[in-house]
Amino acid sequence: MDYTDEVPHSDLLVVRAEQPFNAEPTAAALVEFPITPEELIYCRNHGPVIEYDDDTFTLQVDGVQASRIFTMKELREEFPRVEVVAALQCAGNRRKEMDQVKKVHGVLWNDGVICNARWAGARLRDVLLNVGVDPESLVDWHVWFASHVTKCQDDEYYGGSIPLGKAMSLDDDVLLAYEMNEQTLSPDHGYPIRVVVPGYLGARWVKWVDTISLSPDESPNFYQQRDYKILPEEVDTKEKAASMWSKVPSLTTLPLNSVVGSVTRRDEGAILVKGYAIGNGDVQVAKVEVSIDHGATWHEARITYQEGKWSWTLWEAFLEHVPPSGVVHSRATDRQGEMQAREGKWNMRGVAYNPWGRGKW
Ligand SMILES: Nc1nc2c(c(=O)[nH]1)N[C@H]1C(S)=C(S)[C@@H](COP(=O)(O)O)O[C@H]1N2
Ligand SMILES: [Mo]
Repeated sequence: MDYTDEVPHSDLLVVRAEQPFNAEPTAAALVEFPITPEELIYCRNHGPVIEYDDDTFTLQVDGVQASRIFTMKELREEFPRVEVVAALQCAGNRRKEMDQVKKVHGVLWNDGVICNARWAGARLRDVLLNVGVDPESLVDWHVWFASHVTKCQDDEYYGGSIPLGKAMSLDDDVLLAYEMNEQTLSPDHGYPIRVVVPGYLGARWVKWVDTISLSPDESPNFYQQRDYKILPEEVDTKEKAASMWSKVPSLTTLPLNSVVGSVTRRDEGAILVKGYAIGNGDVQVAKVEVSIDHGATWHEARITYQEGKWSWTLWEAFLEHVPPSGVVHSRATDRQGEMQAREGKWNMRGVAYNPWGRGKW
């Protein structure tokens, strides 16, 4: 792979790998902002990050009956601009903690591969309707996204897919985004255009997307078929994984989660605990609790931010009469009554980890 045209990146991130560029902020910094500022948004790449030209970049959309090549100008001008606040999270968030339980394969992310942003762009639904897609006749089909601009570590291009039903549903707000936080998208996050799939893991939010097509099957790309899946616990080597990939479903949503971002001392014997939580898909977080006695008793945290059904949740808890030092745990409950469990499930690729959050003071 060729990194000679790599763009400069934010220097507020902790770099996990230079080529491809993979970096995350600290959770302590993240929880200070309801909408994550650009410089604190993690960068997750399987290949080089290059700045493309908005005037010449095109998106080919192959419907079943017809296809069309869109310029960025056409995407901006021919379709209504739709805005959605949605959290973007990598399936590998908290992998480092899972690795401490037992070795996993993958970038050792801490708990900062998540952000919450205001995305804007054309609705994928509108673009698909424009090329004559008739969802009624394509039940159970999938929409493939691909970016051929560079090769990736494990495939000739980056790709992924989502069910056509998700793409067509007005409730799901799947976008072809050209803006993030009311600014033109940056090269790091997919300029000139990326897919935004609220509620789904980051891997499907294809950046620099240049081809969209439809199929009765999921995308054949490596990152859809041989990665981003929860392998059974007994699969702990690449050899064992080889025969399992095709038998395990691709990840779509990520599980209910909460993380302690920071614990600061306030007055004598008091601490302020701040964190984030995120629901599974469109099921918002209803409650977050914290415990300083390893789960014997819980105190309800105050929810300080939530917006629509796709945002993350920010929360804080002020605890008095605490010992000079200790451990604080967090657990979230969603609007369907599901509660985050004490333990997460180990899997070889270290995805979808969600044990109680943990912080120290
Ligand atoms: N073209 C392309 N799109 C991509 C990726 C990539 O490597 N190449 N990484 C995916 C993964 S795994 C994640 S988590 C998100 C990260 O988006 P961000 O870098 O804007 O935070 O982009 C997704 N889209
Ligand atoms: Mo990811």
